[in-house]
Amino acid sequence: MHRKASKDLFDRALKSTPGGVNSPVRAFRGVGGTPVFFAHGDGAWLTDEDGNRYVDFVGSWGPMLQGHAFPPVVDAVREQAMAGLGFGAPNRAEIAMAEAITERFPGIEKVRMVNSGTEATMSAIRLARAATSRDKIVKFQGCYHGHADALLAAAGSGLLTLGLPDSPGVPADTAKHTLTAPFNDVDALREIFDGVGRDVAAVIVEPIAGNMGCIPPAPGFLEALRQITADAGSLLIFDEVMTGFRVHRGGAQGAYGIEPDLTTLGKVIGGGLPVGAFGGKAEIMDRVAPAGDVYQAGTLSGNPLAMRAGLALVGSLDDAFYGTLVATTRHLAEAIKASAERHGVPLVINAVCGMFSMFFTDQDVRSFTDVQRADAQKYGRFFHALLARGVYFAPSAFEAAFVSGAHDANAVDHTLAIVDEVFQDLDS
Ligand code: HOZ
Repeated sequence: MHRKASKDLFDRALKSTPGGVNSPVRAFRGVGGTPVFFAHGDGAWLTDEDGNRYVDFVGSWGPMLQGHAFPPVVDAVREQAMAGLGFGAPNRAEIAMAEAITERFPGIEKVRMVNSGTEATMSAIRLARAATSRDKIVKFQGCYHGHADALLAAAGSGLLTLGLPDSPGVPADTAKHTLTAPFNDVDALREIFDGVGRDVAAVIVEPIAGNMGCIPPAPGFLEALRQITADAGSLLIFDEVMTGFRVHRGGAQGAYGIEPDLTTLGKVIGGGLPVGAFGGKAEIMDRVAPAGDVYQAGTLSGNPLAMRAGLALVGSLDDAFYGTLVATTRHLAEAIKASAERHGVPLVINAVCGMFSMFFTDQDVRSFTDVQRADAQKYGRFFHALLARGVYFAPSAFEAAFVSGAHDANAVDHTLAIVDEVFQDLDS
């Protein structure tokens, strides 16, 4: 398989864009080599600029829950484009989206639309600080909540991929309000709260970590977070940008039965278009302008194009869909694990509905420290061997794989056959 067109495009991009990309992970620095430029997608498949076809497990990093070019989404976008892309004024579709969210997410009574996950988490933090009149926030090591200043501490995703513990440009005065604790470690969180609990505005967490690879919460972890924050008068924020609508119709909070005070969303609710949202208890959300005094605004917020795309996608997610998604994810995880065992490859797979990760290690992976013990170099070799044979996983050992409703038997069998072939001589 040659990728000359991709290489030429990357050379061209390098001249006009930092690192040749508009977001770091896709630059392939985590796995070596140069990125693939894709020309189009259909269902579970992507086609690159050279005409090579791949089964896609990136899914635009999560939104493509029914695969690429899902007809209801395409139809909704086409229809809305003809009716106007946006008005900078209220429209019917944004109410329907707000209702679709508040009906499904136990912790969301009111919601504000924004344009990215970063914007959602940044706004949720501001609101939490205003609602509690406190400054400190706690986040977990390896969790990623976008790139707002307050959240770039021990962050996952691109920072982990590039080996950056944090970023220059964040004032020390801002960073000092962000405390970090290990994911799945209740004792460490208690210790922070024993010390400064009364100063903590909020604990923010990916209830299922997805930006250091997929790590489900240990039994009791989310329950403890709920209790510790409530006892201290702090808010609990679930960052469900990745898990919202993916792991359950009501997100991770629906799956685990925990109600956070605030929730951030993105990805699926835009059907593949740029979007974000933050929501929560009505009394907290009513602090947001113009109902309240916490300022937050956006020219493109709630634009009908993204709302219509998101509504078409969300409207397709019925019980049968989730049943199939759970089964497909489980089948992939079990078959890949069995294949690794057959070929003597140490591999841990963490999987929940619609997302999974493969860690080259023989130890359980429950935290950022565990993730760092896994063999990222081997992941890079695995990634390239799959890519060369037509399977596209995340170009980083620290990201999740995303499964969609379009991953049918053909896509899954193709993937499993290739994975088995690759494991056979991964270390030779
Ligand atoms: N934040 C994305 C995954 N968690 C990565 C986006 C990219 O760099 O392409």
